Amino acid sequence: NLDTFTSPVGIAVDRFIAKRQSEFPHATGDLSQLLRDIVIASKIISREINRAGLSGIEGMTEDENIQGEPQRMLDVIAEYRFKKALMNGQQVCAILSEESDDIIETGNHDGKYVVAIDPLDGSSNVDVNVSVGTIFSIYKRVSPQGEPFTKEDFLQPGTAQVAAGYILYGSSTMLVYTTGCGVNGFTYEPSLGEYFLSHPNITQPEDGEYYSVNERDKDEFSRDVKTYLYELKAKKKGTRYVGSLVCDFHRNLLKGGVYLYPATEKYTKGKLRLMYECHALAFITEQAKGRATNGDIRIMDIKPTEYHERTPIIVGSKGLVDEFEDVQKLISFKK
Ligand code: AHM
Ligand code: MG
Repeated sequence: NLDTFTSPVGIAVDRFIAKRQSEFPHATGDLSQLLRDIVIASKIISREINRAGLSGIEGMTEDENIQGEPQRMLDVIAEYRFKKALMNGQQVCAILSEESDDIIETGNHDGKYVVAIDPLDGSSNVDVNVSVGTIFSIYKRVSPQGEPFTKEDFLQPGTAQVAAGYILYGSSTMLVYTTGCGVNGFTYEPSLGEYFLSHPNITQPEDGEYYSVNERDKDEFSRDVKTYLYELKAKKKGTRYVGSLVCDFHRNLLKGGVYLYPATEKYTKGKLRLMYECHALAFITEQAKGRATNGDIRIMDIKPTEYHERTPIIVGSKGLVDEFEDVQKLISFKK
């Protein structure tokens, strides 16, 4: 078997995207091109992250982002790379980024799509060599092509996403994305400069052995969340928390598990952002047979009212999210 001596690799991501497009006779190829642009930017960022400790870009800038959080040089570089890639392509009319207060206009009024992106999530982990990620959601604009974007192009519920994905800059760099027909994962082969299909048709296990939450805040969680965590511990579920969302999500997606970022005193609506973190991960988890809720409603059904809004989130294996709701019902019944 020659595969023993050469690297056995699956279909390259470009070919995979093209193949998927050919299955939709009316597809124009715009979404495929947009996905390719994201792929290219991610390769550059993967390279920058790999040598961050040598080039000194893991450090801080003197600026803060819209959330009042310090910005790292890599945050700024990652945003710049995606911005450039999406501006050079002609498919996107505007971009919402975690790192920019205002919408970034690409100048491509003919672009059919808008993109919401967290260019480098968990970037505080870079200087200790822990994995980080990029998260993106793609929406079709609702305003007419040929004109400038409108706020309504962005303020759409998660169910309106046409594609979403993440890149995990981990021990390997991986791209995981969905266009609403299941979830596929691709691993980057740096010597070939290409992503190859390594995780076809990802299905999230219905149960899992781990939960991911920052227990620093445990005394501030609601009674529902406290009781749920108590029950998970009683069932001998273990904790796994990197503090880098894409990593925690990815592990739970492949192995089964649940991730929680509930409301706390500091973050009364949860810490994570609806439009460029939660919607994307909710779309992916649902496509893989998992679930995502804010404790009241399905994350996918939330229609944002502002660009940078936050939401509590409980996301992961269906059985584990169901159990959270069982706890909620029990508590409201006892009241
Ligand atoms: P960021 O978007 O500023 O990088 O913050 C998001 C990160 C997530 O990656 C992670 O899950 C979470 O914040 C960790 O927060 P905490 O340190 O409060 O547990
Ligand atoms: Mg983030």
